[in-house]
Amino acid sequence: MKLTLDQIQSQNNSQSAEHTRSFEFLAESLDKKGVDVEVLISKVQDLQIAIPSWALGTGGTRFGRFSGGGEPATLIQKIQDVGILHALNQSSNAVSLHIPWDIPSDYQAIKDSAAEVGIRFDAVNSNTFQDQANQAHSYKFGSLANSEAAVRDLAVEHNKQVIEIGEKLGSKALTVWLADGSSFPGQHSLRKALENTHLSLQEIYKDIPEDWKLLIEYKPYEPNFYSTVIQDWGTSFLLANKLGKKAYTLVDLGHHLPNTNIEQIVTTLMSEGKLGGFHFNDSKYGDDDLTVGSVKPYQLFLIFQELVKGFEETNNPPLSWMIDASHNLKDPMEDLLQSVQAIKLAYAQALLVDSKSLEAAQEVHDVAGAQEILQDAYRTDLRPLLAEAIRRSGGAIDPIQAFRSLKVRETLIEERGLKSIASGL
Ligand code: LRH
Ligand code: MN
Ligand code: MN
Repeated sequence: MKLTLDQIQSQNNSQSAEHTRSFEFLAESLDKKGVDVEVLISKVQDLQIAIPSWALGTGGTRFGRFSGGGEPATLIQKIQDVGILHALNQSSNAVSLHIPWDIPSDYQAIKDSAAEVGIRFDAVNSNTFQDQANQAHSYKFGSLANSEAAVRDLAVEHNKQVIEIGEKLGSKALTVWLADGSSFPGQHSLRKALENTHLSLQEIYKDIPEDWKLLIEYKPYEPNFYSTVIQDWGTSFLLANKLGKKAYTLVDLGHHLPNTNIEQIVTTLMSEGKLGGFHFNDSKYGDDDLTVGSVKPYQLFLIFQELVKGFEETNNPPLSWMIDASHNLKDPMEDLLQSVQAIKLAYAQALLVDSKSLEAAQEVHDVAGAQEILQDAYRTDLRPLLAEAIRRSGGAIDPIQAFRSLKVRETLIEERGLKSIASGL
């Protein structure tokens, strides 16, 4: 299935009067505050968030999985789904592949189907947290950190193959997330596990092309419950620094212990020019992979506020933006549309912050005043501005409403059946 501009415009027509009224009202009040609405709109239009191939099917928990219908069963179908999302929101022009879940069999066909719907290939992800059929050595006790050289070599080789696949598709980054760690004190040497990881990453780094990034993800626990080798941003940052200028830290919002001040991590990494990208999601307890902005939207805004300042004040290179969520209860595509909107909203609100007044308040220790300035931006309802940005780019004023009215899921079920199975998590 492919959505046409005409289909989307016919949806917009029915909403256009109400949309114009609310947008004009907002634009006027922003204008009175001295905000350049056109600049705000074009910045929001430019923000593109990659969709992970594994988020297009229904996720599960360790207790069960309740699949929905019409899920993409092949890589081409996953790309088609991202194409549909992008047609609706004009903000998801890339897909992030996970190898070996998404090994292309016919590269030209894959590239053609992506080009047809205006999708490019974002970071490629390696997978050394699962054993594949007939694998020579097991990752049960770790991959890049394993005490056995043969296992480490296998994992290094896999990552090199993932780089090759990414090169053929036009990707510009490799994301490494390791499950390596231990579940019991004494199980392995904490020091050697880190050292092995560093040496293995050094081998992989040699194959990272000059115009690529190596993105190192961290996570405090799970699947191991005593120690994780790359447990936090400090460990990731340390490794990225040791490896060299192409290596960066990737922040997955769900990979922190409760109440961690993520915005402060973001600022520190940007000051050092070592923030490489994001995996957006939301969480209440752990790596819950919930819809972005569904639980802690204010935190998301504060993160974006640091990002916006970082773009202006540091030399940190442009970031890889990606969603990393899972959907057990909702239609995955609706969930992804919600997540992208939440990211854009937080970004737009952060752009709205009166940074000069905030700095002035900070200088004179006006604590209440500083909070007022931040919350004035956060509490401004910028949804009509997001809708206007999408409309001008050729997308749907209300992407979820259009998804439903255009009967996207029903059509996908007709095409693919009720029991199609997406590979991946
Ligand atoms: C595991 C994880 C991680 C990776 C993804 C593939 O925590 O969610 O964030 O990026 O799997
Ligand atoms: Mn992640
Ligand atoms: Mn995760």
